[in-house]
Amino acid sequence: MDISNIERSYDSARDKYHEFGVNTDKVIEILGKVSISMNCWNGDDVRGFEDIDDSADEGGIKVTGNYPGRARTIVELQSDLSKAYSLIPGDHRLNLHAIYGDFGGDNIDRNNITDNYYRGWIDWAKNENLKLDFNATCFAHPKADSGYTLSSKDKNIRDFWIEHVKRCREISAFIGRELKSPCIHNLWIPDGSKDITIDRFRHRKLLKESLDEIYSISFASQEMKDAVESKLFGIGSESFVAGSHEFYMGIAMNKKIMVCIDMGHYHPTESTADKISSILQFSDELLLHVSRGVRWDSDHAVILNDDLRNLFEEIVRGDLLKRVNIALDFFDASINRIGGWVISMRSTLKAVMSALLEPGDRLREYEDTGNFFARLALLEELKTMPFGSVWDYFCLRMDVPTGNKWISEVLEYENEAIGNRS
Ligand code: RNT
Ligand code: ZN
Repeated sequence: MDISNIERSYDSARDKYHEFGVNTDKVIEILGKVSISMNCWNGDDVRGFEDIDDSADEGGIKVTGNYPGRARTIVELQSDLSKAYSLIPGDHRLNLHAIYGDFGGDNIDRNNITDNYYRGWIDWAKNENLKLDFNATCFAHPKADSGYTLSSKDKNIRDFWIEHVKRCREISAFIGRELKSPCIHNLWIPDGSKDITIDRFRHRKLLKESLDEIYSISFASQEMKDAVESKLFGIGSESFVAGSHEFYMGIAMNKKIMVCIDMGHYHPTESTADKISSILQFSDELLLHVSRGVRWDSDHAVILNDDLRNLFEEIVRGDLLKRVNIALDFFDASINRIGGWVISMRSTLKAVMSALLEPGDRLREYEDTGNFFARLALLEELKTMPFGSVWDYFCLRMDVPTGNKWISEVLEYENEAIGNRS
């Protein structure tokens, strides 16, 4: 579609939305400022650049697929990331895990990392006009092989991981200062057990004590912000997970930090969307891990499905966009990884846009006056509105490929740049 066609379609879409009292120009302006933290770990199947034994247990998460082209070095990962960002409208963030440091082939254990190993990423981010977020990596390491880290009954193990997380928080603050944007440090640990666990109270007590020590140090919120991520179960931790939702809700309230809601971490019929308006009664902000579980926490690339739409409808309906930090979390090694990133980022932005295009005032008026028929009817009418025309115009304005043009760009890059990776 050429530019004049996109503009013409947009003009007619603008009129249609206007009839419902929605200002599409305003929607585009708001959407252009939405920043999403993209998960670096989809680029290399959560391997990172440490020089350690690869045989360590993955810690309850599982990358599936063997599609060729995974990034093997920092340079390859950065090149793949740049390509992905060039196809995504807006200014975004990159979410790093501690294992992605530039260790130069040295064997630096996790209790010894410092900001030095991340300066290369900071320089690169400055060049690319990106902000960074950070995560402690408490899995895929010999000291996590028992299945327990911060809640281990072994004090040596706990102390090792406490030191790692403390350093990760310091590094986050350093990143935040350097890039002049608060770096979100998210903590997820794999702790749990495959089978019936008797000492659940003790493990959680130990976890609480470890976190008391970790969060006794505070940082300015302009430098870094903390989040804690719960989970229902993992592979190999089906019967017990120490860091449950209730546990971390308590921690978040207690330490005045954020909870992280990962869309794959709840019962399959539980709505993550419905959690937003509860949690934000008690917390200033929260972190999202936008993901797509298929039958389990499978971390498929994100698509514009009802779950995603409902999530952002809840956020926009409550006027909560500014209080929600959006990050992606998936790792799919069965498809082109750059394509996976771009599908997921574009779909997440589409979900935000679709929510912003809702005539909130009119729907609320129907609800307030008990006109539930009209509320339902209007919600149904919205489903066939010319949403795609607004999206194309947004992409055009943001100077990224419109429609499906980006698909061939990914395929070309695959042929030229990553075809010879083994
Ligand atoms: C695991 C959590 C966690 C990880 C990333 C790699 O179940 O979702 O967020 O996926 O930190
Ligand atoms: Zn997650």
